[in-house]
Amino acid sequence: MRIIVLGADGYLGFPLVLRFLAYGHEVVGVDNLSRRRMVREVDSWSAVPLADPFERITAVREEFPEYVFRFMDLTNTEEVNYLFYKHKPDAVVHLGEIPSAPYSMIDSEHAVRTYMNNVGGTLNVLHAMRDFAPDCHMIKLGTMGEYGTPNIDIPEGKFEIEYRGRKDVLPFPKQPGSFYHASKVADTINIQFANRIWGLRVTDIHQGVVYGITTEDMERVCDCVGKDVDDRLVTRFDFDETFGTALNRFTAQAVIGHKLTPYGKGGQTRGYIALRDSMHCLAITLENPPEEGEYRTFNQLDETYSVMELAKKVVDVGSSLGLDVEIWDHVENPREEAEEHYYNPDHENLRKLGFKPTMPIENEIEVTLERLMRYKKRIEEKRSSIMPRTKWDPRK
Ligand code: USQ
Repeated sequence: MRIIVLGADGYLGFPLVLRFLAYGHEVVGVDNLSRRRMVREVDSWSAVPLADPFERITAVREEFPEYVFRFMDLTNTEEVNYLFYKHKPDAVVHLGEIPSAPYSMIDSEHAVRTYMNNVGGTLNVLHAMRDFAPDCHMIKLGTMGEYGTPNIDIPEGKFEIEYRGRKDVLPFPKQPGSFYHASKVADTINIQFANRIWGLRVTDIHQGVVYGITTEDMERVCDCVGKDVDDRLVTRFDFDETFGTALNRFTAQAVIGHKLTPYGKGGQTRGYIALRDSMHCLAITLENPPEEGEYRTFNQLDETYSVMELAKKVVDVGSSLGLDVEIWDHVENPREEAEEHYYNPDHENLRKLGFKPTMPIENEIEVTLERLMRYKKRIEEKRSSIMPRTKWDPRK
């Protein structure tokens, strides 16, 4: 298959490119490298040192000479049109968005930047698909955070509702928890509309919080070149308050003896998925496309956990590795969110297509801690980026 991966320099995008190339697909990677700039902007860096973009592409091409990379901003309509005109992809995996809730809550400028990039970029991709690749399967990365934390079960996309004696099947209500999550809701609405009027074929992935440092593909490709780890072929690992996700932050904190930071009461419960399982799910989705003109939603997660449960797991696994890990008594929650709530999302669609989580979360935490120990000095150097500074309501 000919596949375009948007966001090919990112945490998920880079290993996904390796996965698709290893499976013999033709891959065009696209990125504007904005993640690297934004993490610098918040005065942090990836715990795992990243090769510069050119070096990284060269390393991929040593294994897969046919790999094509295009430096491109998805908000540039002409360039996106050209991309689809030139490559006429069978599938596009759209990971090319600003992924951070705190970044979108810094101020008006960052909220607007997140919206323009995410919503604008996706609109360009939808129009280019319509005009140059109408049969292309779009796999769009949305988020479980679009649904919020309602006091009822969460279906995969749609649910049946009865209201004043009449019934319908409607999109489940969205209650995003940040302007970032709201930009994903706007994407979903735009994609559903484009599907209705132009019949585009779409899988809207509502993914939970991703954690982990490696994937089978990274490990395999590194072995291929005869090294334990080829530093040019690893993905990034963020731990700062803005771009680090909860469990990744906890593991990085554990490695440098920083107390773990569940916010508030710690009962915030979300769906979590390992990076390696996210790769499996995206590959399964690619191999099982929707029907012509179909729009479908997959909730992509392994399990649900509260942040306090995760912190306790890191304490346990950390101590089995000889680390002395403690949990902060109380970190004031910078976000406006429920700290104790019901949470029960469906996640059967991918399982029906054969997805099984690879390993228990404790094993993935162990792998992550072991690898992160190599980068202890780098985490230590950016220790000041760990504690939360971005408040959802700065007036408080
Ligand atoms: N949290 C803590 N302590 C921390 C960091 C986070 O308690 O040190 C809490 C947050 O308050 C929140 C939960 O952990 O309740 C998850 O926060 P997160 O930063 O790990 O994840 P979130 O902001 O929701 O965003 C991340 C990714 C985003 C993706 C989303 C999936 O950055 O790209 O869309 O996870 S989901 O959460 O399902 O919406």
